[in-house]
Amino acid sequence: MNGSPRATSTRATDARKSTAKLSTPLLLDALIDFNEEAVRELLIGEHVRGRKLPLIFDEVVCPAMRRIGDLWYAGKLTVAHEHLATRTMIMALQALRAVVVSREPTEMLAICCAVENDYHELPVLLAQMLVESEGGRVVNLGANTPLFSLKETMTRYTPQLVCIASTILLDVERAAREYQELRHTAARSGIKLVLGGAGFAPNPIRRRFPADLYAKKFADLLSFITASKVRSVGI
Ligand code: B12
Repeated sequence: MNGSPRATSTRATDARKSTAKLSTPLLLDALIDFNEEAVRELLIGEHVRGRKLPLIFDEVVCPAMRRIGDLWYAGKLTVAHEHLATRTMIMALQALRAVVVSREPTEMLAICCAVENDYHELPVLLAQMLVESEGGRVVNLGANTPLFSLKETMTRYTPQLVCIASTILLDVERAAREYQELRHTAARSGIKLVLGGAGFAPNPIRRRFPADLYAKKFADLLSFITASKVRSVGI
């Protein structure tokens, strides 16, 4: 942890002053304090009380992370603080992942990643956890994955589903070129392509990156898995 405990606690108090409107203030407080145990308990608590995984992601995890981003943007959290809060969330999510019992195992295989030059890894982990909770297996290539490299991995594993996250889309020209080739591979093998994140949100970008689903939230991904044939039951 960076800085003295006193400095950390002052920063946390400052940041907390502007958290009054957040629906999950306890979670935000725990993240700002890097209190992994408390974050873990809050997330697992939601799960144990029966809240569906995509709702935990869309209504608890993501709003808290957006608030962390806003506080950083407003200069109320340092970059280091934001990094530590994100690490805390990732560790707690891994603990949640360990207790989530997946439904009946299926033949569904998915590849999940974020686009090249995008270092936001949380959406990839969330997509992975969702697919796993639906009985699928996941090859998680992580953040910053070149699309040509994803295409090679698709050829190697022939999954039913590929989830690509983009919080930030930097080299659009190159990404669009590589995506076009990747899409041919997907079409040839019947692989469904799901895109999600702010990077893919603008309509002109969507026209350049045709997909089977543009997920606005993780609940959309669950609906897609449920409605489409990517999940065939029983191994
Ligand atoms: C953590 C974080 C980081 C960390 C990531 C660490 C890590 N290990 O992952 C680090 C420090 C690396 C980082 C870096 C940067 N970041 Co940053 N970061 C964030 C933060 C706080 C949280 C991101 C996150 O994980 N959110 C959780 C996701 C899942 O939620 P969501 O994005 O709202 O997604 C929703 C939907 O889009 C959908 N969804 C999203 N992806 C996907 C994928 C699939 C498959 C599906 C189904 C759905 C889905 O689900 C969610 C709804 O429930 C955000 C704040 C925010 N507003 O999100 C800023 C934020 C994204 N970052 C931002 C910026 C500016 C940067 C930097 C450029 C800062 C800098 N100057 O260096 C760099 C860019 C680095 C890079 N090239 O990637 C800005 C982006 C603004 C913009 N659009 O341009 C934000 C919004 C902060 C802000 N308020 O300004 N960041």
